Amino acid sequence: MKKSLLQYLKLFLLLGLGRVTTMHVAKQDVPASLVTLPLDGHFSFHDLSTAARDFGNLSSSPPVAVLHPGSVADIAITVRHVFLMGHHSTLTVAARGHGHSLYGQSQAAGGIVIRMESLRSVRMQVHPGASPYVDASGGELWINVLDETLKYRLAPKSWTDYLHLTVGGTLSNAGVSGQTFRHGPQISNVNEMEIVTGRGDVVTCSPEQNSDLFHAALGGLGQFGIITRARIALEPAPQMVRWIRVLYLDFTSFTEDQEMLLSAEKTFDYIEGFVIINREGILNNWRSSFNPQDPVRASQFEPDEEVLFCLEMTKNFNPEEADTMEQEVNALLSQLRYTPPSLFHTDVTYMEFLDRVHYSEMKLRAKGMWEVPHPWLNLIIPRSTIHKFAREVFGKILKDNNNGPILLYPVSRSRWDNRTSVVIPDEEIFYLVGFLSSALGPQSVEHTLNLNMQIIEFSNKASIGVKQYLPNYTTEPEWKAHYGARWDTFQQRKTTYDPLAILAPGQRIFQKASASLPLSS
Ligand code: ZME
Repeated sequence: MKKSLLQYLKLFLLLGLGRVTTMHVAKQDVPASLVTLPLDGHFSFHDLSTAARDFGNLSSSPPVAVLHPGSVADIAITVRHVFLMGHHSTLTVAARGHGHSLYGQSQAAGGIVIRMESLRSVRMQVHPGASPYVDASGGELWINVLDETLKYRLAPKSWTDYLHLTVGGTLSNAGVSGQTFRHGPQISNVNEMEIVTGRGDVVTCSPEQNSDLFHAALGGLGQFGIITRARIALEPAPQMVRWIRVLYLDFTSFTEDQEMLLSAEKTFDYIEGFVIINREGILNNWRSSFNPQDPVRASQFEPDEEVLFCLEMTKNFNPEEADTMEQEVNALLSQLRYTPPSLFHTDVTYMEFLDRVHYSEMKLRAKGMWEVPHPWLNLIIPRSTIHKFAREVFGKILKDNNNGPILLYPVSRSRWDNRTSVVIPDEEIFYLVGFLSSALGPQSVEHTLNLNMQIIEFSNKASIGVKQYLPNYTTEPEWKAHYGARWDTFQQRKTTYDPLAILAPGQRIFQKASASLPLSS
């Protein structure tokens, strides 16, 4: 499609020029009006550079102010203030968690960025019992949630691969990992939230109370409110996990086994998978240094194939149940069709497993390879077209892993809630496919964006029925196409909860109207 080509060209031009786009705002007046607000925390009008950056490292738009909230009321007062200025102000507000957005989604050009990690007034509180849960601040990191809940031998049920992300940030998207096939994404494991809407109202919501806002905000890309607190469902935490990897030479047996495990009665606790393209290049490049669990090396397995598929799974256990665990694991493994010499496993603590990407982070940081551009592409692909997709993308478009993992694993639609804002394909099983490239060389950003564009264009032409996860679009027709039949609901919810389009401008879905500009009718 022409649209996506244009989108990437625009991004490329923006990067090539090395320019920063800033909205035209009467800058002098903004701090004056903000400093009068009675806050527990404070505004900063300097040190704006962090708020202008994100993990993607591809977009940079400085705000005019950063709010370091001392309370939920600070956030409400600030949003209400902007709301009451109405169309006389172009100010927008973006909640920033740990800044792991990719294309400027948590930035606010010329607006206010709220540093959500400052929101320490919402104390984390674990509630053990028959249906245990934890109340956590929207600005809390998942790693801290895990630390706290483990004190009670409890833990959240559904995770992301990387835990140094905030609760509010992942709930605004979906939050997916190898537990999603069983428990659904993180947004399927929330009992209640407190949200500051685009009108500056503080609203408690749940499936029973203010349920429309509750569902709107889950996967809502920050468009309807700022999540200041979330009540997250917990389960008993295992002490240990057996972490297993096996390799396949053929995509069909790989995905058939993944899907068999998905629906098996007594199955694994975590199922993911990844694609390894051109392993010579990989062994000499990122994987040798980056992953201590390199499945190819660990197995001393030397296939000729250019493309390999690694199935990764875990089984939770406590030390006294090791024998039972081993029997269950062996029963499951005996049903799989991987290449036998490729089996590799290790036993680690639950914390070591869940925080695994952080170990990679520390190694990459030491080499200056963490704070590099990340032109990531995450797609959701229906089961019915995944083979067609794989044949073209892994067989033709991509010649190697392009400096990062390519994740690929199926999940069940039945674990997702249709009422939330997240967009998924209309099929019972769909695949999460993540191209998580790091751009290392000078031409690497351009090269990767070009590959991403080829993947998207092929998918559109071949009617793969793909949806983007962490969607990155710049025009209204693209967003309309993304939401499809659900666009009207999405728009209606926007009118209800953020009528002036103050919130999360970096998603580029809605544009705040200004009185100084002629309003289009
Ligand atoms: C930049 C980088 C990503 C380093 C490690 N990763 C990851 N590795 C494995 N699974 C991941 C992941 N990031 C998200 N999921």
